[in-house]
Amino acid sequence: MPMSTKKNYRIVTVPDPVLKQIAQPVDKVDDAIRTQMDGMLAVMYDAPGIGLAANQVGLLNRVFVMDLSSRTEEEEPNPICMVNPQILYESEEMSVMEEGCLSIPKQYAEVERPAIVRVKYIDYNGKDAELEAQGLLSHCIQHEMDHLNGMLFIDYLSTLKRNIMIKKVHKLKKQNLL
Ligand code: GNR
Ligand code: NI
Repeated sequence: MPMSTKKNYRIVTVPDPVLKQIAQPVDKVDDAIRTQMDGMLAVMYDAPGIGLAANQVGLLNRVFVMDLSSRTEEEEPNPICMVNPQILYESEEMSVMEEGCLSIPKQYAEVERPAIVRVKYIDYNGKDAELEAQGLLSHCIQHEMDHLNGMLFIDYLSTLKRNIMIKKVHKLKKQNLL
């Protein structure tokens, strides 16, 4: 599926204001959007991460990519691209999982989210699609949809914990450890 593997994008980190902005709906999945998704997948695989939202590469359209496959010789890649995602259903049951974010490098915290979500979206080929997810995939979808709404996982933490993590990222940047 991804034609090019060139990395045309760089991942932005906190406290870049683009991470707090709301991404706008995509009109039509055309070749330009597919090229964007290919580029985002390349950056995500290189990072490496299991998801990447448009805001994280400085773009403000409602696009994200994911791949939860193991990236071993045996397992095929399984890229999932979502455009204009919408939650159709979320369970009352909640799930707690440790999350990280490529825009908040090397910082991790437990985040509580609905355990199961059903999401409607437009896929890489421009077709309407739906997916029900649990576990890590559910957390990842919700984490990426948060990005499109200018929300980060650290926004679920106390101000103190959030500020400590932002400071740690700042320190890593100063020491050129990113
Ligand atoms: O690589 C990532 N891992 C991850 C782990 C738990 C929940 C969500 C994620 S997404 C993250 C990559 C990222 O920053 N996506 O926006
Ligand atoms: Ni993230």
